[in-house]
Amino acid sequence: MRVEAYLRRVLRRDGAGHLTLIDPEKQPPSDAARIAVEASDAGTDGIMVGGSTRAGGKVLDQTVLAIKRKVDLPVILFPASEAGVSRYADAIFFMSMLNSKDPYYLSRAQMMGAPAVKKYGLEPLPMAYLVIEPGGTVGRVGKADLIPRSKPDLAAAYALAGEYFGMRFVYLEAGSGADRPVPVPMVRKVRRTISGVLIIGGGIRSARAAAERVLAGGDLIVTGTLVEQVREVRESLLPLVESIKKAGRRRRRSRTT
Ligand code: 1GP
Repeated sequence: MRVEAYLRRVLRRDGAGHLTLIDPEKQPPSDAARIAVEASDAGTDGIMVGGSTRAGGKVLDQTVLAIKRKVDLPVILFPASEAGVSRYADAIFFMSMLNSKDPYYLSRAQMMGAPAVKKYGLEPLPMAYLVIEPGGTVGRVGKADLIPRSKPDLAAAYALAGEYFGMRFVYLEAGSGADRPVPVPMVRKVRRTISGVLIIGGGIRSARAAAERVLAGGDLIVTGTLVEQVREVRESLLPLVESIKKAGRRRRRSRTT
């Protein structure tokens, strides 16, 4: 099954989902595979591989391969540049940082990476990538004109522009390790504005923070730092994934009644 169809099926079934982000630079491939196995045991719905630097090549390929050998979940690339393309993944978030001030992050990196995406037969998942305060490393590296936390309308307008460009995914990113995740009212406003798949990430570490963002309309919650910081990945992720699924079912019920 194609990855987008799979993700949409997860959303129809559970109302919401969880993706585990693994940065190939943070651990050897064998450890990345162990994290993916434990995340899979905890019920995560897919593995994203990428980081906010320009690394790629061998370590990226080996990380993707090691994960693919151990888990059945789709592996989706989350590239910071054209270097973040690996032939061994299933799909790629083909993303433009719509609030970057640098044309490289808007369309040049994509132009340089697109031929490889085609050559390797990767499934492109077109995504508007919006960096919200505090923004962290990705905000700095990507020269983001950060969306203030107090401006949900601005986030919604960017998200709508992305949807009008044909992007079926919108990612609200507070930055990896952010001290505050994307605000709940911003998630709600964007949800009311667009119909595509809404992904929320950056600074989400608790089951409660994840559930609040699902109830506000987030479809997929991404966590990365959490799995890097703990030894017991499965035990840490389990309550978070469960709370996402519970909130997803609750949201779906309230939509159908
Ligand atoms: C980063 O949104 C992701 O791109 C995940 O953030 O590392 O804070 O979970 P964390």
